[in-house]
Amino acid sequence: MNPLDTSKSPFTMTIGTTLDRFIHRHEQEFAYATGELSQLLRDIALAAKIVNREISRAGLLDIAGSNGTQNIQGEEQQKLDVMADIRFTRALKNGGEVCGVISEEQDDIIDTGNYQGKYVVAMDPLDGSSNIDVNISIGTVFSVYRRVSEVGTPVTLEDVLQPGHRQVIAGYILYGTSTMLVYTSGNGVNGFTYEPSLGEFILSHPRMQIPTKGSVYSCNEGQVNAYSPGIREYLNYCKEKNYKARYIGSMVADFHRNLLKGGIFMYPGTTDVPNGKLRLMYECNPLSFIVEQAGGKSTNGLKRVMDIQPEKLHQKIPFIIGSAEMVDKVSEFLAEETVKIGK
Ligand code: AHM
Ligand code: MG
Repeated sequence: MNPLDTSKSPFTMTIGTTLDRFIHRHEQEFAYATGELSQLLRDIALAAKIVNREISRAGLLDIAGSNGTQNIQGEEQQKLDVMADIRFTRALKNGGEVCGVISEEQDDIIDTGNYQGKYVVAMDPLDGSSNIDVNISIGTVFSVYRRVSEVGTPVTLEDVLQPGHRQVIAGYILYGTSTMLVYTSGNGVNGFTYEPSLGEFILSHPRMQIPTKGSVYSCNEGQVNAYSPGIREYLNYCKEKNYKARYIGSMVADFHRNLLKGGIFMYPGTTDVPNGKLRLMYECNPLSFIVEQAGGKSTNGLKRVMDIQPEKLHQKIPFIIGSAEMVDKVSEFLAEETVKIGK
């Protein structure tokens, strides 16, 4: 078979296909099969290129470090957090397909004024931003939903507070040794590596699958004494099995490694903070859509993440995600804990 012949099926598309061409070929797979969703994805890719350019200059220009402000969660905003928030929001506003955006960096829903837009986006413009100053991988996470309110009207809270199983597209951009965009529209997961000299994302990881088993666990073990007994027992189990501990403190980077190699990422609740740190709408749901499409699983310890009905924009949940057998295993420990404690 001619490896350059991609005419038979979209799935035969070869490594080296540009994101633009890939999106065009796969348009029919998008829920509702509209060109609007393709355009939205292109808008995100454009903003990603701009953010990538800015990030790669951190250290040279005065763009690293604190912005001197806090987000609604009381977290210190970095200059690049704010820059990324502006870039993605502007791209989504200008694109015209999105009527509302929620962002980790904004208290309320951003009404884009595009009342004809059929979609809403939830995003963490720059995740792991405490790692900017030390030149460690960071990421962007995004999630797209179809609005539920009538087209032609302003965005509503119901448009954005949809459970994860209603996502139509989710993805992330990893600004790492190379920059990658990984996304799913519900037909598998594909990864694109950025080629800076061409200014293009190029298909490098077609049909990504997470190994069913893994031997890497990622969590902030400094908090182990505050984790619940089930999590602590699971961590002991990992050690008995000689699993490797790998935790960089950038969720996208930790998740991406586990997606490729197999493993589990956990940000459980603690005694003081039972819902943990990570946000359902723009951190947990998008990665959950991706992991399930890649054959893995995610849970809050009690139920599938994408079945949780969100109640507020910046809602936090305990988050466990990764290789299916590993997530099942920790869930067993958590179920035993529930029985013992009689919850
Ligand atoms: P952020 O969105 O403010 O960057 O916080 C999310 C990040 C995740 O990327 C990472 O997994 C986690 O915070 C690390 O937190 P901790 O330092 O508590 O381990
Ligand atoms: Mg974040």
